[in-house]
Amino acid sequence: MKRIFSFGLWTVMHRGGDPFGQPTRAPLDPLQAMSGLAAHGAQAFELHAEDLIPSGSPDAERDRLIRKARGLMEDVGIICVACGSDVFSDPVFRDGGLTSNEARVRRQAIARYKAAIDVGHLLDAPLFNIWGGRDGAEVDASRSPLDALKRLRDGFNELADYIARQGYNMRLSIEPKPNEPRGDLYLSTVGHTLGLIATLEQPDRVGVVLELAHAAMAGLNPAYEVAHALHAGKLFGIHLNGQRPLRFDQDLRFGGANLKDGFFVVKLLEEEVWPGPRSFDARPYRTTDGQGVWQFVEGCIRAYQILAEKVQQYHDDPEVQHLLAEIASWDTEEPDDAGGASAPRVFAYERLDHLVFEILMGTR
Ligand code: XLS
Ligand code: MG
Repeated sequence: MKRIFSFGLWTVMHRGGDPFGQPTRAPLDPLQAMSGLAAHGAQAFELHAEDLIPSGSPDAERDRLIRKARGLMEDVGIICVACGSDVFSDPVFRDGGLTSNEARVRRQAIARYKAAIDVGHLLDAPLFNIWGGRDGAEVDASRSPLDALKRLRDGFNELADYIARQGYNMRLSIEPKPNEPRGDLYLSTVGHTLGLIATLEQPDRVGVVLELAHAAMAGLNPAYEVAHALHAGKLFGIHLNGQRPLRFDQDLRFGGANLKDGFFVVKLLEEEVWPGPRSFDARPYRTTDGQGVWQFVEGCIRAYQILAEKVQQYHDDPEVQHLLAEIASWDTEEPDDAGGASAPRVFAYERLDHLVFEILMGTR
């Protein structure tokens, strides 16, 4: 299987600003982002429609920008694998997009998403991914979380219905996150999101995008989150990055933190031959300059390739094979030995875990 590597356009367009500091890098326009990504090993990108088309642009301007983008995509050989919408930065959405207490604002959020779905369709994106960054609260007295869930359900129903009616060849996904920018977000984890999806009118059309950092922010094991999505047949996308657990959203380069978590996520994706794009949603460090952004891109891709090689090495290692075969042999109802007086089981997990460490360190 040929792996497709993808990046959010917003990752390389990010200028290094943070809540405490101004940008440190010159702006990069979306077309430069696409051609730079293609030149540095990516075959695909994701975007928010607004990364390419400023919100409120007239139709003629939208069409002109899409024509330009499509021409460039053709020239440099890059495809669009997912589109979304920025329903978080405009102050109008400060109390929420789909969950705002103002019905008028909820309509605006829906209209934004529909317009972005059209953009995704025009770029041949097979997925529309919703990360509702403002769909949460700091003041729990302001809204019942149950009302918020009903509004999310209604909103996702309307958007899935829109995609179906338009006849677009596109699936819908929801990207959970526990917090940030809101104090708490209503769709916090894969489990919460799968629960909501099951209540939708067309659940088959809707899945999840799991981001490693978001799982780590919730203190969860990202591989288990991926497993839940896979088990439900709902892993529509993945956002790979690095993150120290239980902190603010760090969006570190893939490989920049939590090596072992990264390894076990890659292991799962490779073992399951998951066909989706390996998409990176991280940010170059604030200290990175314009050139360094492309080292960041190559670093993310290389980290995935190295971890995939490590997964292969793990499976090829005779001692690992022996230990795994032994574990598999326990999966029987038969008594342990003829006499029935079973010797205490010896679990060689210490050794197995150390072998993973040695493989990852390159000492084996
Ligand atoms: C933010 C999200 C965001 C989505 C795209 O934390 O990861 O970048 O992936 O809207
Ligand atoms: Mg993401």
